[in-house]
Amino acid sequence: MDAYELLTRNAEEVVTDEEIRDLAEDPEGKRAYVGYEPSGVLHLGHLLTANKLIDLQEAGMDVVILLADVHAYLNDKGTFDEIRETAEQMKAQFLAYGLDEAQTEFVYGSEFQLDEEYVLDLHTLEVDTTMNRAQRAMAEIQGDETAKVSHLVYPLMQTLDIEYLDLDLAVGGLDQRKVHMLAREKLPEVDYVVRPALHTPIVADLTSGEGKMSSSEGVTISMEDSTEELEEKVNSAYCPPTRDPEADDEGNERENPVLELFEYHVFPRFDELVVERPEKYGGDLTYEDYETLADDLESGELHPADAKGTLATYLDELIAPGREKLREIRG
Ligand code: IYR
Repeated sequence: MDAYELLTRNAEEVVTDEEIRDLAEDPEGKRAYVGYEPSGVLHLGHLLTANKLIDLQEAGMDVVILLADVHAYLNDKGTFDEIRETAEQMKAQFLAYGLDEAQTEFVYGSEFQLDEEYVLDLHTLEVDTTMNRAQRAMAEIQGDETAKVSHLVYPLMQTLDIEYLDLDLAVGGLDQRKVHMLAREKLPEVDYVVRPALHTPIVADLTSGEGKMSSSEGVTISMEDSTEELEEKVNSAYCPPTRDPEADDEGNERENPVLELFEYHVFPRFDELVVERPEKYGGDLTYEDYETLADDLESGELHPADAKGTLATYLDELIAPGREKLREIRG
C-alpha cells in the first residue's frame, strides 16, 4: 500500500485532499496527532483513531498522543488528579494495542497549555472569536445546550494545540471536524499556518444501527470487557444481511454495525480472516478484504450468526493485550 493509501484508507473525510497528497509525498518523520480527554478504559471509539495512527506510523510518520487533561477538566470530567491517573492507564493501553513505542510521543496538555505564550495566544483568539462561532464548533463534542464558558475556551485551545505541538496533521473522529474547521479559519489570524486534518468515521450504535456508538449512551466494547461479555455484546448486535439496511419505523437511518466493525476495526489489523464453519454448513471461509465479506453477507453465503462469531473472535484478539495491561495496573 502506498503512503497516500495508508494515510487515507477508511478516512471519512480529508481536509484537504491536496494537502494530504503533499504530505504523502514525504511522510517520513512528519508529525500527526490525536487528542483524547483521558478516561481510564479505551473503547472502540479510541481504537478507531488508534488504527489510523498505526497506518500513519506504517507510512513512516511519528505520532503524538495528546492526553488532553486540561480539556477534560474544562469538560467537567473530574479533578485534575483523577484525570491524570486515568491518563496514565490510557497510555499503557495504547501501547498494548499496538502503537509503535519508538514512533509515539505522549504529551499532557498541561505541559504546555498553561505557559504564558500559549495563554496569551488563547486570549487573542478569545478576542477574535464570537461566542456563537465557538459554540458551533463544540456542538458535536458537547451537545448540552447550557454550555459553560469553559466549553467556548475548549475549541480555541484545541486550535492552538495544532501549532504548539508542531504538527503536520491533525487526526480525529468526524465529531472533531468543526473544531478543525475553526482552526483552519483562526490559525492564520494569529499568523500561524494551517495544517491538514483527517477524520475517521463514527460507527453506528451496536444494538440499533442508529446514531453513533458511544460509551456515554448505548453499548460499546472496551478493554474492560471479558471474552464472554464481548461475545454477548456482538451476538446481540443489529446485523441485517445487507450493508444498506432500511430506516426504522420512525425513519431513523440505520447502518450495519457488524459490517462497520469488520471494515474499520478488523480488516485494517489482519491480513486474512477465517470464518470457521462445520463441513455440513460449507466449511471454513477465508477473507482478505472487507468487500468480499460484505458481498457474501448480502448474498447469503455468509450467515449473520457466523459473521458475528468471527467478529467477536478477532475483536477479542485485538483487545486482549490491553485488557491484560489493565488488569496488571489495577492489580
Ligand atoms: N476534543 C477531543 C479531545 C481533544 C482533541 C484534540 I485533537 C485536542 O488538541 C484537545 C482535545 C475529544 O472530544 O475527546
